[in-house]
Amino acid sequence: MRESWRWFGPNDPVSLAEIRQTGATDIVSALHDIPIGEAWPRDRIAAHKAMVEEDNASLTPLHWTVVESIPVHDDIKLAADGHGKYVAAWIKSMENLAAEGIKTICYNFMPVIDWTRTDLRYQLPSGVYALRFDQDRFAAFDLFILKRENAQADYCVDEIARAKSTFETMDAAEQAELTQTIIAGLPGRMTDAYSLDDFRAALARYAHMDHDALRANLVAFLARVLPVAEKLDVKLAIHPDDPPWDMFGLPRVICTPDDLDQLFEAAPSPCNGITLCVGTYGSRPDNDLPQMAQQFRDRIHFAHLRGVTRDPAEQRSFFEASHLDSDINMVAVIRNLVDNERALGREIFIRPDHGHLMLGDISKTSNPGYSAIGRMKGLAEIRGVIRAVSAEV
Ligand code: DNO
Repeated sequence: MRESWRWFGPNDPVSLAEIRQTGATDIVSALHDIPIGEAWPRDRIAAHKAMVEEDNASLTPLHWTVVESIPVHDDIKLAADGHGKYVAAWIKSMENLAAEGIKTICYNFMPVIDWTRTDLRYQLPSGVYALRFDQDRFAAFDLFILKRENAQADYCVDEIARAKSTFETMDAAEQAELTQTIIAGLPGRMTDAYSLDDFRAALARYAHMDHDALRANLVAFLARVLPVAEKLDVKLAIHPDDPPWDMFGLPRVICTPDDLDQLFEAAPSPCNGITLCVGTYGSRPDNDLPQMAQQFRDRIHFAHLRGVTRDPAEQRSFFEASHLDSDINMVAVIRNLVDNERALGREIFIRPDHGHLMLGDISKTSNPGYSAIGRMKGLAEIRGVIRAVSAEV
């Protein structure tokens, strides 16, 4: 198991020197300032890598081994006219990364939006802050702030009533904050930030697209990318749609084991793999994470480890719980990942996905979900489980 840590680059409030102290050995990163759809130049990749490795001669080494993510332009997801140039640029980025020895690439295929939460500072009884997705707040945004056309059809009467009463408790500042959080707010997102009008326009482009059409566009994209990945020995790791269900009337096609079965049937290349984002898949009660870790054993190239706890009454609402204590049996997931490594004779990259905002970080600037201490706590707990289950056999 290779312990990795997401670093957003030189502007990340958590420095490489701090990451080194956590014991992580591998860096997960991206060139966030290159506009979506443009190829990443090799010299920029080399410079980013050099930053990561700068102190390796004298200090515990760090290596940039995983990319998260190369963004996929929406024109590719739409198969819009002229999208071939964006596919070519994506492949060029992959080639340039491989030339610098970086061969594990996470990406996602979520239309318009990337990962979505409604609360960035949800306080737990211990005093720490977690990220949360609240279905009523989400619906309040969709129905009464965005006022998406035909949105009412996606909710039942009871849900609309709950959303309405949630909306009525929010003042203008809270509405603005929720809007910001949903359409522009999260770190590492691989889509553009929008104004409300631009967001409506971006959604409208998908008005006639169903799941099969989006899936076909993903498969067409992979048909171009995978032959090159095979030549370069690059492992692709698609990230699930977070949360894993349709939103804003958009089709989402990487949510369940059935979605993955369809993906691998259409594109069986061994380079076609997944990011097992335990927290994302685990946001659905019908996804059995220990089972998925087994079922997709040879497809898992990267794993995000974090827990979620769903609300008992509304299973689509959840908060990001601690890494080990949540609705997900993390010990069983890790045990199966360790077994996979043994069976396949190769290591996989894992990272503590998000962490609580806690202790001295509460008063500091940090990227939501990506503060240092909470992630280090997560990594330390996960490391303990890895050591324990590895010693069992
Ligand atoms: C959130 C992350 C996402 C993810 C991208 C993957 O914490 O999991 O930003 O990196 O969606 O492509």
